Amino acid sequence: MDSIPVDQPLREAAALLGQARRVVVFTGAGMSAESGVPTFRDALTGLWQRYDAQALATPEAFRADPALVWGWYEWRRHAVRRARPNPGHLAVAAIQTRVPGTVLITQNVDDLHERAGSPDPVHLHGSLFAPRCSGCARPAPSPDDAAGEPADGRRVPPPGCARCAAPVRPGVVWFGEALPPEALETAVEAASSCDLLLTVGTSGLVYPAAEIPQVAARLGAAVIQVNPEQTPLDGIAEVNLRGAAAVVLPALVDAVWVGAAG
Ligand code: BJW
Ligand code: ZN
Repeated sequence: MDSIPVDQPLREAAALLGQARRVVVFTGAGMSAESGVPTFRDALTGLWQRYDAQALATPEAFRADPALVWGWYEWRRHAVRRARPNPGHLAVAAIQTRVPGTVLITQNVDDLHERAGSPDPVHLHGSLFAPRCSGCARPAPSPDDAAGEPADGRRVPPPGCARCAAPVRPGVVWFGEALPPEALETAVEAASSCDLLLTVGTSGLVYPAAEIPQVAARLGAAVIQVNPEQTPLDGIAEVNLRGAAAVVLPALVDAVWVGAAG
């Protein structure tokens, strides 16, 4: 009995995905939750429950205390390196194989989509693995992992840029900073021309990224949302699949391609 409310939306979503020719997958932190990477805003486990976003995820915070911010991101980079892609990441890669040309847009700064086999995700908010100079923007190598993992909250002075000696910063997009223009342009273009957008594990609160599913819906694409909780995107979603990405996405792929064949 319990599975009935899930089954019908899953069938509807499978029908939409099975017919779609131009697909966009748009992911947020919930995508990686079951890999053990914390989300930002979840009530008990989100990073912002334990850390002050203004003290860590802004350019002002980095200027005020580079070692605090660098140490926090090094701690997260190590945690992501230990994490493994979950069945949801693998299901996204499977969709990309089944529907060639599928564009994957992620707000995540981890590399779990790449490690699950997704070629070339569009990283709207940058990456934990692409540090650069805070002065001249020259790309810098990630620190040698042999140096060891900083403890949660430990200050680690950032390395200096090889060209201008300014502190190296994490290659992520902080509040108040512009998104990488090429990534944003690719994302808007893909959302504008898709016939189906699958949004997974995002609260839909952070702009301009949150506009991506809205653009797709406005231009007539069907939107499917995968999220255990309600979000501001519920209203534009033709189907809301309430559940964890690592469970729902493999079930969706099975319903379209395995179930259909069997
Ligand atoms: C599961 C699950 C499971 C759990 N399975 N699901 C318009 C209106 C209002 C404000 C603004 C606006 N436009 C711009 C702003 C300001 C600001 C903003 O949006 N603020 C809002 C918070 C109010 N935006 C910016 O500052 C952006 N820049 C900008 O606009 O620049 C303008 C400019 C132009 C030109 C020149 C200069 C400036 C930049 C935003 C950068 C965001 N950065 C972060 C940090 C990245 C680095 C880091 O990792 O530390 O990006 S913030 C954080 O939020 C991170 C995420 O990518 C982003 C989105 O979060 P996400 O992924 O949605 O995670 P959560 O935690 O919010 O949600 C998780 C969801 O998963 C939940 O719904 C759960 O239910 C679900 N879930 N388990 C499936 N197993
Ligand atoms: Zn430099």
